[in-house]
Amino acid sequence: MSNISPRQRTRLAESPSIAPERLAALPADFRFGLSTAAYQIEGAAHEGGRGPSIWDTFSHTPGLTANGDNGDVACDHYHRWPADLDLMVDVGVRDYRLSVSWSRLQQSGFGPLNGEAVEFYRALLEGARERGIRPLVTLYHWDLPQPLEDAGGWPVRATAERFAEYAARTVAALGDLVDDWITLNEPWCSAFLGYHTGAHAPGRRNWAEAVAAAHHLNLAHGLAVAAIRDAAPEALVGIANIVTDIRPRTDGPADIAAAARLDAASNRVFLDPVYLGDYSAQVRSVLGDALISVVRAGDLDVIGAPTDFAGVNHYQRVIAWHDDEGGPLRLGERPAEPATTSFGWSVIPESLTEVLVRVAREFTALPIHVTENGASFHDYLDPAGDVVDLARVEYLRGYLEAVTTAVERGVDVRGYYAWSFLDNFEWAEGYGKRFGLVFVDYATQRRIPKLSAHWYQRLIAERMSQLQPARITA
Ligand code: IFM
Repeated sequence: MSNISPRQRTRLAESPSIAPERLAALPADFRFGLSTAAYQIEGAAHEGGRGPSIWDTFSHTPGLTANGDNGDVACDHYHRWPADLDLMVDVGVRDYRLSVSWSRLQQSGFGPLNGEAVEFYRALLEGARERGIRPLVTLYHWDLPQPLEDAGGWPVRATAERFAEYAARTVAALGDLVDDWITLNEPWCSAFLGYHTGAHAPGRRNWAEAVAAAHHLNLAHGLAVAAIRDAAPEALVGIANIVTDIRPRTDGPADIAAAARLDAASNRVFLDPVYLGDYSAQVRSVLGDALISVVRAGDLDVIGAPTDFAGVNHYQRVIAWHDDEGGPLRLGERPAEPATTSFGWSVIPESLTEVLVRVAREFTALPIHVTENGASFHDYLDPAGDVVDLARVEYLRGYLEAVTTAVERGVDVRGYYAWSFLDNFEWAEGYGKRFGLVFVDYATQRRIPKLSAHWYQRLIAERMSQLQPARITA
């Protein structure tokens, strides 16, 4: 970036990049991207015909988010997107994973799309393409229209059908500008944080409802794949699942079984039906009647319809142990050490390698994109006006090296989208948790590229120069 300060330049020179031979192991078409989601950055909650989503309701309910924060303004990206895209180009990024807001496109969750929202997203996507940025668009990143929650939400089968209609209409309206679609982001969070722990919108606490939600989210994905294929036969389609590296606390059989139960209820319940065409015996036994009672004949064929790539979001290694008092899964869990992000999440790059190797070996031979990976740290604007996020630079280096290790071990990884482009509304944690490579001063909406943005820019430039054919000299 043109505006790097001399001090940042020195810190950058001291921050190692990825060794050229490791970088060279990545496929030629590997994408170095950045990721965001609509509710976390757009703001303009009451503009452009947008309707309320479950996150508006949740974040406006006292006591449910840190400091009572909400996404009403967020990064004001709705108004600032041209400058934000210019900044992305400045960072050297040409691959951008974003989401479109269901409650902006369809206020009540059904019927014709809101014309103003279509206009907004068409301008944004055209703006991206004009700048040479390839968009990867997620249809659902948690902003369920509130009227659909009022009608029962994800525990109700009809919500999956509404989602497929929304997907069909949206892809028909925007499909000429998008080559790659993601149906759902992290359905585990929507189902289990939304309907079991209540930490996320809509904040319900009912195990059976969470399990029903999980199945209906899987079904929504499958129905949407078919809808996208109809509306845009050339498009590539996938789903972004969070895949957690789960380890037992001890080698004892009780802890090993507890880790397997957690794996079933967080990873396998979503990976099994999409990639293997059925819920495994382990998932069926852990989720029991709550699952079996909502699965209808034909659902698994719908959910298992072929996709074109696998999205893997990865954040954590988690330690699990047996605990009879530990809720429906009878277990306890905690982040593995070292748990050094400001969330207290683990920083263990090898976990990403393990997860990628596992997905490739146990679930699918499809190309994989790491559709999210990143960390929140206590970033601040220092007196010199810089954000020196050395911990994030180390994090990115470690996790990107972990991707190259997976590639060296034979996994077909085609992209890495760092979470996140900008600091943003981190759901129940509000604005206190900063994941961006670009710092946002929320009082002024000024964007300040952190050291990590400069580091990522240099890495991408190094990669580009590797790809240039050697100059022939006379
Ligand atoms: O901010 C979230 C994102 O919306 C979904 N994946 C995890 C991120 C960090 O918590």
